[in-house]
Amino acid sequence: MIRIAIQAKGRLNEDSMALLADAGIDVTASKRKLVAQATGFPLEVLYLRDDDIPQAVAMGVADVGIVGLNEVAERRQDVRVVMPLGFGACRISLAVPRDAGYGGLDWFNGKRVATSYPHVLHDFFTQHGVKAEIHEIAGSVEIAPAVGLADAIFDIVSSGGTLVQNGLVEVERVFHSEAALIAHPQLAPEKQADLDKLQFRFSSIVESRGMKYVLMNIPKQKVAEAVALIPGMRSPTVLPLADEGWCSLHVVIREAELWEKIEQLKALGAEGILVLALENMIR
Ligand code: PRT
Ligand code: ZN
Repeated sequence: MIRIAIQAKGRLNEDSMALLADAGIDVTASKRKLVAQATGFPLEVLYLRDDDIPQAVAMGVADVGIVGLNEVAERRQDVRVVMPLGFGACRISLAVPRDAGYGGLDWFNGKRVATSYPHVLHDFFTQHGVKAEIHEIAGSVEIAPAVGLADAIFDIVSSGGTLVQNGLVEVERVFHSEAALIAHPQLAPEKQADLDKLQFRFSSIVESRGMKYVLMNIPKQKVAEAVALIPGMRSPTVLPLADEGWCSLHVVIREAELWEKIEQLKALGAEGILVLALENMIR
């Protein structure tokens, strides 16, 4: 039995629960309860604020957790990052008022910067020899310059819309983050065995997301060229068709390059192309 800490509510809750569900782990209990029992895996879910997850895992209150790498970096807790999970992508960036006349990191010398990530910012400034004043504030960091609390901010950005709304421009992208599975540094062997199983399920889910299963008919003499277009898979499946000059080719293609690859395959003579959702990819 292992206990996983998950954000109780907020941006990571839904994707974290969806990942558990895709891994065949059903957590039905109400979110109002602090702890819920799962079925389909020896697992207990502990719902916490994301800020508290690194510490809960470091202390062993939870064995593992799902939290943003931004929180892991800021909280300075002794945890292992087991694997990135491919959702909750964002960055922590420095942003200044639009009319600040920013010309480079020197600009920050002697300035006041508001942030909820003082440790990450301190490290960045130290690394680059910048001497600025860091003001830690808990929330609504983006309004600090407008109300005269700070000259600039260091905050989470994803679309950048919040910065624009507040008359700010992103000038330095300092830390790239996404949600990750973290673990206590030393788990008992039976808990580690459960974590290994969990990691195996998560890995195949994360890997298969954004992939499509593509079937097509293609002239036999074009198979080698088609296969060369689609590296990555060790060996695509090639099945004979009743018509001797043709065969059926099955491949897995990354969604981002799906249309480009399909155009190239069509140019080789591929026909009857079927694109199917890929549920899972077990290596
Ligand atoms: O209550 P609790 O403490 O658990 O939640 P929280 O309010 O501290 O965190 P929450 O739910 O807002 O975010 C949880 C995690 O999601 C963060 O720690 C990041 O790892 C990740 N994440 C991804 C984000 C964003 N994207 C994001 N856009 N966290 C915050 N934001 C904020 C950003 O600061 C900005 O103010 O959303 C606003 C909109 O961003 P733009 O750039 O899209 O306008
Ligand atoms: Zn939080």
